Amino acid sequence: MLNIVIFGAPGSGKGTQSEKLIEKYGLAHISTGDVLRGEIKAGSALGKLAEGYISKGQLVPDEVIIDMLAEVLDSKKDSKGVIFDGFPRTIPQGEALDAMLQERGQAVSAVVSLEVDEAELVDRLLKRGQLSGRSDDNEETIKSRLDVYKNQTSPLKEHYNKQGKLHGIPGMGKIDEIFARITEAIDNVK
Ligand code: B4P
Repeated sequence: MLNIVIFGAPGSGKGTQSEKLIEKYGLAHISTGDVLRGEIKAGSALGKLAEGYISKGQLVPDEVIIDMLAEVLDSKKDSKGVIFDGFPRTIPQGEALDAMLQERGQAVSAVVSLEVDEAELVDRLLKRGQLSGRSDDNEETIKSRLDVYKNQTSPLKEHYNKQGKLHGIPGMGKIDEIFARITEAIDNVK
């Protein structure tokens, strides 16, 4: 099983590169952001809870995300592996993922960390906000999401670095060039 975590700040290209990775490696895709947006659209209890956090640029509480993830993971058990996009986002989520995979006789194979300058992140997200109308792609919420990334999410790099699984990838430039860098790193661990 090839289990790839695609990691990076909001706007770093996680969703964009995940789509290309799915096509190349035939992996299942789990995007916690997409699952949450689906719940919001469906008007479920989980969606209503998540909306309050997402619109402020905050993380949805760990216990909610971890329960949700366990359910989604079991629905992908017949796949060749999974791309985890936007999960984990905190140390407790990282520890929960390690444990969930271990229970299933698996592990994270590699963590791809997309490195992008902050000015470029803000620019990309503002542009996307104009096109998609996503409620969290506005100036104030973007600032809060970047702070959350620095304080709560980026410590996960050290968590995976200690496990020898972290691959830092320059995430600026053309989408295809970035994709080539990612596949080179993944092909070395396969
Ligand atoms: P996500 O859906 O994960 O959103 P994101 O961090 O903004 O990244 P995304 O993958 O969508 O964007 P990408 O960088 O590909 O999360 C949304 C919210 O949900 C979170 O803030 C949080 O509240 C909640 N949430 C999700 N998961 C959670 C978890 N595990 N725990 C708690 N809460 C959670 O792309 C951005 C833009 O850049 C796109 O428009 C794209 O076209 C463009 N782009 C990409 N690559 C480019 C390039 N090379 N050059 C120029 N533009 C590029």
